[in-house]
Amino acid sequence: QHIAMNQLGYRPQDRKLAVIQEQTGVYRIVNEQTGEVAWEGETSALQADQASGAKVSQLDFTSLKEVGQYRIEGNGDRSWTFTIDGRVYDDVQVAVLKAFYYLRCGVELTSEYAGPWKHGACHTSPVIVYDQPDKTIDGTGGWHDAGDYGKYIVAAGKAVADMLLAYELYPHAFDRKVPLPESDERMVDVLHEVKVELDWMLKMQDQDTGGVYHKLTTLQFPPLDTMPEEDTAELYALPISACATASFAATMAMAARVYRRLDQPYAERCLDAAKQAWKWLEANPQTPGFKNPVDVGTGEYGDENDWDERYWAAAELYRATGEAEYHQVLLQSVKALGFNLTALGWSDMGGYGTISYLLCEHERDEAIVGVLKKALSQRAAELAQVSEKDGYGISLLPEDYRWGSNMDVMNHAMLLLLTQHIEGHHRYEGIAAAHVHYLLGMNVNEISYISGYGHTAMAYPHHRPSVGDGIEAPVPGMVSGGPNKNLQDEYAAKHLQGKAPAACYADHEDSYATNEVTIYWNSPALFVLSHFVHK
Ligand code: G3I
Ligand code: 9MR
Ligand code: ZN
Repeated sequence: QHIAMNQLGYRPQDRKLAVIQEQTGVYRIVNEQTGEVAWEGETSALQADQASGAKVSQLDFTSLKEVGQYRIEGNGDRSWTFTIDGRVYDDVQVAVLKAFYYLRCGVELTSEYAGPWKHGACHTSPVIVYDQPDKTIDGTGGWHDAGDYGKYIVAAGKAVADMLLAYELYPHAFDRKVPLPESDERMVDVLHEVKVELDWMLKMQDQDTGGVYHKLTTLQFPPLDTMPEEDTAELYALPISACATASFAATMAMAARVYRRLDQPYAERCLDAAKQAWKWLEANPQTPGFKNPVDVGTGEYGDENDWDERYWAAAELYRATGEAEYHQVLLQSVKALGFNLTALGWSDMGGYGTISYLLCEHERDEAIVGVLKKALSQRAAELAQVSEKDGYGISLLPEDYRWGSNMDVMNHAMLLLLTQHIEGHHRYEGIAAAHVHYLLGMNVNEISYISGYGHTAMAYPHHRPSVGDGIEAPVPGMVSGGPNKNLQDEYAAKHLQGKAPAACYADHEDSYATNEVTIYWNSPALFVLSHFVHK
């Protein structure tokens, strides 16, 4: 097939696109049950698409709204079978949440909840504090970051923020149980799952200073087929960093607000931890970014600029407490403007501070509100403009296809959805939908980037349990990093030379720079899919 489409299908009310390579003309959409032609229409003109290197046309069949099973036919070609139904994304949304359960560390995953992807408890040994080797801490729990078994605070901060925002904006999307071992009637599953990570994060705070260890890992990555419980090398807590401490403060303050109505004592604990972290930040106004010591080879998550994390922390602490001290720092940092106000990546967290202030219930500085609203609406307009020109309808420029580009795809959709929420309209609905279509198959590789979901779903992630467990199918519900034009692993360098940016992708377990998975690539996808589930 050369009809790239959302392989799960479309909701009746959404914008519906398919992208066709090298062809234009009339296409028919046939109802699979009746054999009747349910829709007929023409593609757009052929367009040379820079990002994918392909000549493409778009088929826009938004007007077909009747629930059913269909296929697209034309020019002697025929598409996969697809569904139009209000609930097409309900299962994948739950799966993308369930993926966090599969990434849990320190506990056994039993067959009752993990099915064939069960495994033993892992990483339970005492953790050596790297710069105080006589000291150990308990670092059990939380989620493995990715295809490796490290646990990193700045990565955790982004993942938790996305998940809590998803819950706050779309509470109805979490009515269905995953289920999880903790499932109950008191709290929805997403909050149970996030608590797993928060509990671990709390253990990463130094009780004496309030500073937060940057990460918890072995010194080097284990071989790719190592199961979690076989990864028994010594564990280390790497030195406290400002980015980790600020990201922690923000996350804990956010958690305090969200859990307050459901679990008051827990919310208080989170708020205390946030305030302790804030004290450390105040005592350490200027600190260098984290760097791996020479004997450490695991993920660095280096970030020289901690302004954005501090801004986010101030915003969340102000929103949680209404206290003037945090408000002052927030206002000063917007005025100083040493960072991006709308970014949502693990290293640029300014967007979360902006959203927090724009949704803040306490007294606000109207001039600063204006500045932030303008920044957000300009960025959204920019993304919309790029999407309208892109052959596949998304907001990535050719240079944006870098490590973890699927995070940017979902971050952009998230930003568009948050912007329309804050501005009170639905103008970006169709563009956000196109981003979902891209993730689920409407891309030049004609692959669904979510394991287990779609006719040609990503199946060979750089993910140690999926490689080592002897089960053919990968752990389901995981979002692949996606195309990366910088060819930053040996497999990519060998097999993807000369390809266009969006085509620099390999569904191969060795390609960690295009096909790994992480918590913070799943989390923005969870946010976006939560917008598109059945209401
Ligand atoms: O954005 C720049 C671009 O402007 C520049 O032209 C290009 C040139 O190389 O680099 C781009 O930056 C890239 C950056 O990701 C984008 O976010 C860097 O090259 C690239 O090395 C960097 O990759 C990071 C990778 O770790 C290597 O450090 C990924 O963001 C990050 O998600 C990834 O995280 C890893 C952890 O370290 C370990 N656990 C798994 C996890 C996922 O792969
Ligand atoms: O498996 C590692 C993955 O989780 C990281 O994202 C990636 C980049 O830091 O590194 C992977 O480990 C590879 C290492 O960097 C180089 N040798 C091969 C390793 C994969 O088995
Ligand atoms: Zn583990």
